[in-house]
Amino acid sequence: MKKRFICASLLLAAWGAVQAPAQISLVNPIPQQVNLQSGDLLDAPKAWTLKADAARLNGFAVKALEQSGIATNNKAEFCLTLGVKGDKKVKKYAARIPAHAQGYYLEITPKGAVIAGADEAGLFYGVQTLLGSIAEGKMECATITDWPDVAFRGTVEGFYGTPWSHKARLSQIEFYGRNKMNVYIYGPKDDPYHRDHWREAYPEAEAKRIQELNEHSKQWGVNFYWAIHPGIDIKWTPEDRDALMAKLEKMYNLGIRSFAVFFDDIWGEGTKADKQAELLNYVDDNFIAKHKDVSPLIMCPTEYNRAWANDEKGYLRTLGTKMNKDVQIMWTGNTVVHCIDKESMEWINQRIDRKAYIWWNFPVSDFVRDHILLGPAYGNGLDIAEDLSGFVSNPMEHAEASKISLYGIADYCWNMKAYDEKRDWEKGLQAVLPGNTAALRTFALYNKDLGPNGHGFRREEGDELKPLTEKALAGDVKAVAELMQQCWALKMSADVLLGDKSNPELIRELRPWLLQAKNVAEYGNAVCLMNLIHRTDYADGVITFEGLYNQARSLQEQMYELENSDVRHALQPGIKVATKVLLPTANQLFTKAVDKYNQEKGTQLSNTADYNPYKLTSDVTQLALLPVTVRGNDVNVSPALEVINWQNGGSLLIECDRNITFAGMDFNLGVPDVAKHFKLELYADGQWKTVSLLHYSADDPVIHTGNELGGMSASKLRLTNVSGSEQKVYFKHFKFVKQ
Ligand code: LOG
Repeated sequence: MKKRFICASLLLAAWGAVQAPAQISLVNPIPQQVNLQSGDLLDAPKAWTLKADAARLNGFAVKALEQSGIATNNKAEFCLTLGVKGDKKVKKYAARIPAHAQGYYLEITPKGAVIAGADEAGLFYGVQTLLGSIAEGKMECATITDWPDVAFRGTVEGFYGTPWSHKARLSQIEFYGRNKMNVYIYGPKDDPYHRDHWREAYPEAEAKRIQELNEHSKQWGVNFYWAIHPGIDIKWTPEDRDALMAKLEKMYNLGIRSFAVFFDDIWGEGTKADKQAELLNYVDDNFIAKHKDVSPLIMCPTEYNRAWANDEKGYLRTLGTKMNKDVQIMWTGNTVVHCIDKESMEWINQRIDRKAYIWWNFPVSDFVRDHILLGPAYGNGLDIAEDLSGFVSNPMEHAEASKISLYGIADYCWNMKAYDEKRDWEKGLQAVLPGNTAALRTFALYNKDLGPNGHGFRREEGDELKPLTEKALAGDVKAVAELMQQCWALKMSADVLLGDKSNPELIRELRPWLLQAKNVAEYGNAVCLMNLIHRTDYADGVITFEGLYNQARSLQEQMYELENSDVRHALQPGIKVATKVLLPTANQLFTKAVDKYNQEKGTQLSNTADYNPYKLTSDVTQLALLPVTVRGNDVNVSPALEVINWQNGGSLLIECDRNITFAGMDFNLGVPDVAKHFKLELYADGQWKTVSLLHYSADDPVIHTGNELGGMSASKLRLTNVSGSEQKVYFKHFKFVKQ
């Protein structure tokens, strides 16, 4: 039999060009070394005889086989031999097992297969590779030697907003196991027992669910980390230290064996590096070390990115020198949301005197909740495997939709050099919605970028359209017609997905954006036709320029109305689709067509495309890009998530497109007794008028307005820090109510 040696990257190329017959290319992540045996594709076995040492049969790797639907019986001709290093049944293969933890050797021949793992995890991954490669009912003979580049790979459920449901978590954990991720860090900011009420024990029902997640994780080879976030109000006292230990012990008693302590997004007492190090050393020595069967402790520092690191004060160096070396330290990169490269890894590792554990803030969307991020995972260095101790992604609150990029992240962490974001994006779409991949792909093309945001993190979106949009804007009629087809494709895909029954949870998550995509696509169509009619004058009296103009105007308003409707998920400020290329192009085409028409016909149709009655501006950088959102008579500024450094004199201004009459207003800066530091003014009758601010009680962070506000009519409002110094606050909510 002729042997073909295929290194991983060639195999990848093969995936794009000749999809069949490389069954191995169905596998995620891409294995490190593959030897394909040339020969016909065989039918995958429907049953197999299992050969393994007795001790192995109860492990989770063999359990995974039972889930596969392939029968195990002693009469089957196909023989599956498996074990881990040291097992009798795989003794013959010992030399071929890679010397990497979690690695495995897999051999597939017409008569049977052998999986020999470096350890139980490696065996499990070998099983996943075998199952993945025969998923389409065909089998390809090969030998595979495989191991992960990064020892700890997975996700941190670490976002603000609605935590994942229990069902979503179960599904995530299975997805991680199938794609060879081994870490799930449970740390949703809005679980009260994780953060705000960290000292309190979980009520029974919640404790049970966590226990179930932990058991499920074991089954899928995932380490379930439970994270606690005590920094908001911790006192460095023996009482609080004991409260933390007691909570961890409670979680241990539920079965949890992996723990993390987070100190992100806090200020004040809790941020002290020496105190954090002292506490974590105590936990490490008296809890982690004592229990023997728990994973190394993970901590998220307060200065978790370079932009926030104050080298002179030496927070990171203090952690580096004082904190036990086996405590892993998380890091988001050069800023809160940033891709990771070699140089930035060297910078942090030097300071913390260990390899940073990457917390990658993608595809998390809690700071751009009006967008959904369905694009590929890209931008991280392919040469940093040796520089990090772990890599976890912080996903969106939309768990199913996050799987598209998580698929790629799993691959990236396993085999960096072979990573190809485009290939993985296609495969990820397929994995999430096999029945309607084409529709999901088209829709996802318009839901990749985050829009302008405080973290300055942007993603490619619509590059493939640019040659067309440039020509269309230059007046090329053919290009305009082609652009119309793209709009049709988007509308068709959105409708197809709205009718999809195969993944209802995904469609529930996507729904606001699917409905908006239809508006955008129809708007695009109308605008394209406005340009075509205008140029070729083929109106037959039914579809007129003015008719299309009215349609486009109406759709602009419909988009705005939908953005502010109950179709949105909780806390979602708006619904943005195709904002990078398609929608801006449609807006420009609209203005162009209207200008031309006005010029020719002497009409005065309005050419403004953006419909937005509230405009926010601010010289406080972290507030400048917050969306203003409307629900009924309530107008809200979306909350900001991290600590806001509000400089003296800095203000937040909201301008309305008309005078509105105020019924009330309140806002929450997360700190009691700060009302005195701020001045609120309303602009009415050509001048600014001050409105008094107060707290209802001394410990209440909510700021209310004095009675004079009710019934006042104004077109602008402004909130200014007049304290004479910088104020550190949160921006939890900011609302006014119209009459
Ligand atoms: C939070 C995180 C949040 C993310 C993106 C870290 C370590 N902490 O600014 O909970 O999901 O940024 O908004 C963060 O990233 N704070």
